[in-house]
Amino acid sequence: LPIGERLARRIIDGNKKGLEADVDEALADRMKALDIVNDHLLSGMQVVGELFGSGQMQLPFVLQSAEVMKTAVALLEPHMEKVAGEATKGTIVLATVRGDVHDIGKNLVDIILTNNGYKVVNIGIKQPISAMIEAAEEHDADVIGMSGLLVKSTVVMKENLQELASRGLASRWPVLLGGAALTRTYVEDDLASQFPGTVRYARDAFEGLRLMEPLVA
Ligand code: B1M
Repeated sequence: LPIGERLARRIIDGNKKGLEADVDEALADRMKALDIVNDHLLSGMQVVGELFGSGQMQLPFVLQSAEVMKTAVALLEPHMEKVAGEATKGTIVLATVRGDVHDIGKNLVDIILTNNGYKVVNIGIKQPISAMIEAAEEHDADVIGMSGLLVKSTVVMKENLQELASRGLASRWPVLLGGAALTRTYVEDDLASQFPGTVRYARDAFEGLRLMEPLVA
């Protein structure tokens, strides 16, 4: 198989043996680290999601695939392009919402934003809104970013926005939302119309990066 397909296959099979050599080969072929993630690793993860969703793959195997994904991203991370300069462009508190353990997407957002000059305070998974507020206060954040992949996480995000509003904090931090269960319409029409502050939807980490500039300004 060509190297890109081989890497996708490793994600699907949850096969870490020889992963580092394949990553090195892809880099030696002049593939860009971010393109390897977006074009190959994520397409493997897409297949895993489909197989799992249709009952053809069991959870422990999904977990193995996630492990391979995380290892591959960690191997590629040092090869990703970084903007130079010391000053940070702004600070975001990033969390996966209460009840949700999915963190691969959130951690990709962390890497992309960090490499592009933002300070990211990544407080982890299953985080209640109170923890996000605490971290945002402590680090004087400009933005709160929430990730969640489960359908129920979209409801949790709505509750989190309600909590921010009821504490009078809606205008203090703009909120960036991302994760596979969300839709642009849900965030930008439904949620945004009920939230007195700014709430934006990022389809992927790059849209998250593009949105940071206006949100921080
Ligand atoms: Co889970 N899982 N999972 N899972 N899992 C999904 C989400 C699911 C769609 C699979 C399916 O059924 N087809 C399904 C959700 C169904 C639903 O809610 N309707 C599901 C389920 C059901 C579950 C469990 C409930 C299974 C169970 O226990 N019976 C359980 C949930 C536990 C919990 O959270 N309480 C569970 C567990 C797991 C594992 C632990 C095995 C593992 C996660 C490991 C980990 O993250 N450490 C896992 C995985 C790997 C998946 C799939 C297969 C892949 C997710 C992933 O990492 N994708 C997933 C299927 C799918 O999504 N197609 C699935 C790659 C990642 C880069 O994409 O996170 O979407 P994503 O991030 C994207 C964008 O969304 C965006 O940027 C990234 C790309 O650039 N983005 C942001 C994300 N967050 C952002 C934040 C931003 C901006 C952009 O700003 C703040």
